[in-house]
Amino acid sequence: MVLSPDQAVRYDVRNGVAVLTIDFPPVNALGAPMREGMMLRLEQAREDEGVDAIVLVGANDRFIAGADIREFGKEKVGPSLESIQEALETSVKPVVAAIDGHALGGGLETALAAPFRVAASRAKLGLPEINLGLLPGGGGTQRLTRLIGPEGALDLILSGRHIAAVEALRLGIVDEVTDGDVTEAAIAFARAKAAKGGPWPIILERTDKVTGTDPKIFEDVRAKNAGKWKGMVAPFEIVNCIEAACHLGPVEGLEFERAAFWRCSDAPSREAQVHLFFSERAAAKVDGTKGVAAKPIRSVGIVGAGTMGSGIAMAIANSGIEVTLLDSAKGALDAGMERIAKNYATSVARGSRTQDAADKALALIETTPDYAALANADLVIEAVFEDMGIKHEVFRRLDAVCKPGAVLASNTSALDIDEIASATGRPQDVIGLHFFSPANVMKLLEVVRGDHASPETVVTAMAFAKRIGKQPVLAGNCFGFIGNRILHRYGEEADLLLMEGATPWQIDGVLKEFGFPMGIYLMRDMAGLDVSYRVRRNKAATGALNLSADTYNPIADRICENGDHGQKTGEGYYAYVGRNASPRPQVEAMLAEISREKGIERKAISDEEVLWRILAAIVNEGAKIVEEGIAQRASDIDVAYAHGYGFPKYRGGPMFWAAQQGLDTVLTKIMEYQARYPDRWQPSDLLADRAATGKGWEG
Ligand code: T1G
Repeated sequence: MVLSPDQAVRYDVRNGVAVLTIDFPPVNALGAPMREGMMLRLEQAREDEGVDAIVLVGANDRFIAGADIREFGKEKVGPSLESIQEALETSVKPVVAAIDGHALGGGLETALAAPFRVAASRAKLGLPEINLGLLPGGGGTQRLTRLIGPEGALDLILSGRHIAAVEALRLGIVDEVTDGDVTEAAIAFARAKAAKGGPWPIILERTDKVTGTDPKIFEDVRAKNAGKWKGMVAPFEIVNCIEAACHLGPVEGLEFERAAFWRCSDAPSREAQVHLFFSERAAAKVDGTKGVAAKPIRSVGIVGAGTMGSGIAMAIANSGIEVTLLDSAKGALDAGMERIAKNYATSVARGSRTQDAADKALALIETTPDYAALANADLVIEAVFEDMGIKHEVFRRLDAVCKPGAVLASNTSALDIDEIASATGRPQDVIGLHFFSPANVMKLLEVVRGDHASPETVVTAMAFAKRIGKQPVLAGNCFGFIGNRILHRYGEEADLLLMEGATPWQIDGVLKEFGFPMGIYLMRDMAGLDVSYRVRRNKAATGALNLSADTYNPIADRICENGDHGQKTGEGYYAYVGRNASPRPQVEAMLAEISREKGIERKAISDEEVLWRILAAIVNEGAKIVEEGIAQRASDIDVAYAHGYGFPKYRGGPMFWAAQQGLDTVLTKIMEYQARYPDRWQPSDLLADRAATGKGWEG
């Protein structure tokens, strides 16, 4: 439904105050009809003799969520945000922005152009444009810096975080916070200002917070983040704009910001990160379940108080949901609670959580050794050792104790969810909830759907994931689901490259240069080589892995059998002094030995080939996962890899990256590898089809 401007912004007068109500679903974004409506109503209020003041408020308990991201890359129509801001800053009548829900991006920038801001205590405010590969292009870098100073502006804009109203008040971003109705509070505030008379504050004219800024703060933040921001555009442009706000006048500052904004908008990273933004929202939707309601989850049981169980307990308690943490071993329960208390104390000490929030979350976690305590839980999550026998025992007990309709979830990272479900008489209620460690931090949550899971169980699990602030991706039931299956495949390719002549440090260097926070061999050392050693032994015992295959590289086994298990023993692929890793000549000698045994003549391999073979392996496996129906759509692979496996977000994810290279180019590379390694490389049918039709992944 296309709203007309006067529908997008309603007008009514209360006690001599014009209330402009923005009603532009779904999130009151600054779409063209809404911008036109704002200009129309501001003009109307200016002309209205019965009006002494103006209040801007959003319908549906939210202010403005920012520019309309769907308009990016399209020809701009309607009045600009700048013209609205100019009308606000030159208004003879005082204007108060009444902020509820969210004031984000252009939404907060609109509010900063108004002379005054009143926020509901539950409101969240932020300038999160960096998450889209952009910067606040509506004067946000100039106004916020002049309002709260450069250090605060750097923190808020570079982190892209949403802050609570009470923090906004402390910083001086809002003038008042109310627990009551924010519109009424804003009307009262506006009437008082009108009675007192102007002139009204204009943030752009302030200099008190920027005068005498030490230019070193900008050099320091650039130097501190040089590695993390490698290959990105927006973070550097943001620092430049905030620095400019400290020595340019308002007009030049806005001009500087506008040019910087377009440099970000024109960079490939903006398209990549906007792709991820919409893909994250698409990933939360389950095809074919329209009209299926999620069950309410008011209390959650967790079986297993180990590292994962306690991390999951924190993630859930942080969202205000009661948790009963069960472990049959008393010592394990005490250790689990100690770990949780310590994590909260650390986050409070770091300032990332208030003591009050930590106390409230901790108070929601009960412990018990007794399964009977889980009888009324709406959801129970098993987080015990990765052994099918132990999981069967847990699910048999849950089946006997839990109320009918309770969702029974396993946190397994790779075991067969149907086999787990078979231990119960209610497979329709069983689902996989694969958290990533540390579970209270990592965003990705793979929801694993077995053959018997009911649509209600799946929809409930997906909604629960969003509710606890996770990024859900629905996966079918196969070894490794989505993320680990792809990780396993590109790990094989990396191991093959090692046998041909590459080294772990060359491969890790190539992946880091591409934008991964760390390479696969550093990651393996961190996870512990003994863990993966056991998995390979189990797979070999079942015949799922042929340890004597020509293409199988035994390097990890041999390092492990030498007693070197990675970071935890001080040596693995690398030698460690603390966390500092250095290449091990012994590993290079072992690789030479293995190549000799395999009859492979080692040769230098270019970084470009290393990168292409690993990325093509990721993309090809991702395409197979989509064509097999394990993932609902290609963009789900992007979401999983950006949120769980370190794929650089500014590149949009592996499937997006492949589409940017051209799917025909990727297919050609894979055909080349297939010619060299026929048993290892078979191009995905989906990739071959999309490369031929040129229609992109969605066809
Ligand atoms: N533009 C267009 N559509 C948007 C949107 C936006 N800004 N924000 C959300 N949507 C859609 C979303 O795709 C989904 O659509 C529906 O709204 C509900 O979203 C000039 C240039 C506000 C915290 O980055 O963070 O301003 O799937 O599921 O969980 O400097 O949406 O239903 O079809 O996320 O309640 C800056 C982005 C923009 C905020 C609400 N603003 N949005 O969360 O709902 S750039 C942002 C959010 C900018 C200026 C610059 C969240 C939310 P569909 P949802 P939610």
